[in-house]
Amino acid sequence: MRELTKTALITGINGQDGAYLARLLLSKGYRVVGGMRRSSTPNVQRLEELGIANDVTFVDLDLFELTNLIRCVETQKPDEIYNLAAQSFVALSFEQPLYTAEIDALGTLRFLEAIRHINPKIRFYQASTSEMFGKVQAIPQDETTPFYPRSPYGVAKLFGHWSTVNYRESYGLHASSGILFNHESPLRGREFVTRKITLGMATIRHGQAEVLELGNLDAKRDWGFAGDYVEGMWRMVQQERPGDYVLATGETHTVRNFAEKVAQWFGFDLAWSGQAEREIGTDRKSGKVIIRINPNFYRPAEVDLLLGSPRLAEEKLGWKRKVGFEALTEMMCAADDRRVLDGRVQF
Ligand code: GDR
Repeated sequence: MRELTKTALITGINGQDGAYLARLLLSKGYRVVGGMRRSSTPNVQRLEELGIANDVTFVDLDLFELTNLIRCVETQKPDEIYNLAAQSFVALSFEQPLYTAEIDALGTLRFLEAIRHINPKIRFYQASTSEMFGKVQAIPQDETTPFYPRSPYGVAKLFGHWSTVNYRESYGLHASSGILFNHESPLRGREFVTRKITLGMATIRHGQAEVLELGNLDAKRDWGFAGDYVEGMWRMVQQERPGDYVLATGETHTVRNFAEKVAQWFGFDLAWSGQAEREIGTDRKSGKVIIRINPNFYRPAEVDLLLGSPRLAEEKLGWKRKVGFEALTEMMCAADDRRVLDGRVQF
């Protein structure tokens, strides 16, 4: 009998995007295979939170190890591979540039080689990023904007992006690259600034912390909802022809603005004072300092402004983000408020 169910292999299944994408593909009837690095305590909490941890087939997968990728592709026989695994924290890439390049740059190339040799019909999605635009050469940024990465992470991801384009052009692989601007959710890791702020404000509100330390408040980001963005990934892979697409909201906000919205949601009346490293955010109601700058969170080179144009994705993929900035902020605040109240902050 002919196998009708498609199999998707998702690397980085335990991350934010892996969890949302797995839910989407399961709802479409896929068999979902989730790649995870081996660890003594497997982290499936995001999948548990979405109620799908038992519906995914897990495999040990390490992008460092080509033979491991080959065995995984040979045994699981995926129709589609979504390469979401990465060292994805920009700040850490300045401390671990070689590891970041191994996984984010060479890891992508290893997958492309595995596909080319085992089954060139497998469709491939590469998680590329607006960090490749870095010191932006145009506003807004779209698929034609020249790249200028500003971190080892951005440089490594650019290698992964061009490798994807190159294997498509050289070997005819159905390989697409999604240039995704920042996308957040209640499942975001707490090292990223949005979640750090929502969780930080929740812990202060409920008396479990005094103050939240941040870095550059004036960076601007185009923040969307991760649940919307995984839909765009899937649509790219379903196109007859592979390609590269920006997914973004077309709006930009400062970190400061995000912090203000969150503070307001938690009932603080935030007032800024002081300059640069001495800047503080005080709650007018209690007179307490709740935000302070810690220069350790500054980056050696910063990406000051990101603003994406999703026009091509809207026209060709029929993709449109549904959740806007306000709704995203509220969703994240409500989730962390509940988690802190329940004493269940698992990730
Ligand atoms: P980013 O996300 O680097 O844009 O990459 P992050 O949330 O880490 O930083 C956004 C901006 O906030 C500023 N910032 C701080 N950042 C962190 N993490 N912690 C702080 O305390 C802090 N204070 C200020 C940063 O300087 C920066 O300007 C994310 C990642 O998910 C990447 O993997 C992905 O490719 C891109 O988004 C699109």
